Amino acid sequence: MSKKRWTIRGMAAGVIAGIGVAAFAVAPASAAPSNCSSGAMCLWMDSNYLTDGFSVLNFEFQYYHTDFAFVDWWESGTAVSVDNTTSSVYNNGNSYNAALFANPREGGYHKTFVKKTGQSQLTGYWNDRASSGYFCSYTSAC
Ligand SMILES: [Ca+2]
Repeated sequence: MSKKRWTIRGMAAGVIAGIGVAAFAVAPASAAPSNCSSGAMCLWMDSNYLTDGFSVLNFEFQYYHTDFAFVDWWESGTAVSVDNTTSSVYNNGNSYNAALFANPREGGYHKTFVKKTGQSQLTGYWNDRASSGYFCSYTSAC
């Protein structure tokens, strides 16, 4: 409560002092999470773009990946299949939206992620569901 009041007062003071509101708009609205390569679709086992507490322990692909059962995360030094274990996703692609599919080889339901956006916690049906992923230039589903 007190922090919010301070922020509002601080912004008002900034405008009055001529600092300008532009300073508040400098940060990008949706910067890519740490360790998500430009041009890649990035997946993590846990929420908030982390696997076992580390952003670098992600799984990322370009173009498409037909079956997540063939790749593993490292959680506390143990290999855990990427299949049906993804909980956060960021599409850091530069040109295309991308989709995750419930089954291998673009099978089953899909969920599309607009380029340069992500979801810090997949919910409902989609948490721990993805089994393959494609940029939309490689599938007709999205
Ligand atoms: Ca699945």
